[in-house]
Amino acid sequence: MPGAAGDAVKGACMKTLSTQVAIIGGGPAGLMLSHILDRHKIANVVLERRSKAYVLSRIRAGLLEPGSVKMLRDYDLAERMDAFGKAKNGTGIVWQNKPDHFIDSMKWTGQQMMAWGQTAITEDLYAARERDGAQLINEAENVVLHDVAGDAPWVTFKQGEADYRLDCNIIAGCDGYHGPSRRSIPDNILKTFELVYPFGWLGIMAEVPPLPDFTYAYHERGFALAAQRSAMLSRYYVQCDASDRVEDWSDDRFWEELLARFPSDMAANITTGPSIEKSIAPLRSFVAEPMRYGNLFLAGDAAHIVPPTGAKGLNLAFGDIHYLSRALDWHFNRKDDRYLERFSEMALRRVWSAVNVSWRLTKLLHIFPDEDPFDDKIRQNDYDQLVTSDATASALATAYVGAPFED
Ligand code: FAS
Ligand code: PHB
Repeated sequence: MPGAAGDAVKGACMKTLSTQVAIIGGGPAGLMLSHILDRHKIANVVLERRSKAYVLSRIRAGLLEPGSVKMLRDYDLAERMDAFGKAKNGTGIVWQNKPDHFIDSMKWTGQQMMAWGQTAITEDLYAARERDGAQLINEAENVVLHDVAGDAPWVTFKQGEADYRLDCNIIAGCDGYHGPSRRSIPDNILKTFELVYPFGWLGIMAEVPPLPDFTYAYHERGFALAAQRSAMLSRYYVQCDASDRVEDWSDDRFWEELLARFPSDMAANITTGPSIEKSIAPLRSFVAEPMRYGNLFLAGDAAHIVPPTGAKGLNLAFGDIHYLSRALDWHFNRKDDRYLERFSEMALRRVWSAVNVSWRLTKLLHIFPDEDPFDDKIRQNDYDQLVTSDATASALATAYVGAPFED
């Protein structure tokens, strides 16, 4: 059919570009990879479907693991984080009619989490890439990956009226859950593992002072979370039905539900106010294996999705980029493929650890509709063990800060 991306490949007015690494997706994973490859003098081009303004308008993660904090500091992306971010010794859990718990990462691991939003990180990544003259192509449409299993893969895309072909050695699929990269791996090679939860998270942002600590709440009415972005910017969530729409939730209904799910003494300290952003995120656990096929490497949400209960999504994306950027540095600059060959295996070990703790915290803290009463008794006992056993508390805190990177 004339004009289809595939036909454009044969089109007469195709403009051809070339680079070493084609990065599909300009979210945190793609931008971080581009930034680090630049440091290693590895040529790369980022193809992002959306405009820069659209990418920066997304409200997502807010809590960084120590490993992500170190990456940002190591690559000179931490100036604003270190000035305005808030180091946190852990995250609280309040449970209806039971003692409170604190996931004390400082006590059990000697490490802190960092309250610093994904939006701010993406802003800093864009600023660094633009400062360094990156080849970052926004509004790249109809991205199609070609010959990913061959030695000379390539990508076609449109920008405006122009058709492009990008020749490369390696393709990094950083295009999120809905992007084309994962779908470029043949069905007989790709294995996927998925669990869809029967509820979502309704999140709001409000310009009001937050509670001191990030706090998860378990309540018979449903899960809630108190989070923050700055001294005057709060992020709150409530569990909602999977079928709910944002328009079903007025600000008044949201605040009434949130305050009902926290203990009254905490609720009395929650400052409410008009929402400046409100959205519903569906919850799923999803992993695609392998994360490599030929010269295509998947990273971030393109390869895995976790329910945000463990604050792992963004941190996992950075973990993948830690492994992939090292592998590409050794490949291009040392002519040594030991890390390239082990990328998928190493990344997936860390992915499954994060999927595991995110699933456990989601099971622990949410109300599951139509659940067998036996399962709820197990949940109540799981929490009782958490608040009475140092070994259980230490194990959760260790998983919460994220698995260490393998050498
Ligand atoms: P991203 O999805 O961020 O970026 C992928 C990029 O690829 C996007 O910019 C997209 O436009 C682009 N793309 C897609 N298709 C393309 C195509 N065909 N061509 C070119 N580009 C294409 N994580 C947490 O830790 N805590 C949270 O509270 C949290 N909340 C979330 C709420 C929502 C609604 C969502 C969707 C995710 C949330 N996450 C959270 C997870 C989120 O932070 C991701 O883990 C993180 O953005 C992963 O980064 P990337 O892998 O870069 O994927
Ligand atoms: C957030 O700050 O948005 C946040 C923090 C912790 C989570 C999920 C989201 O587990």
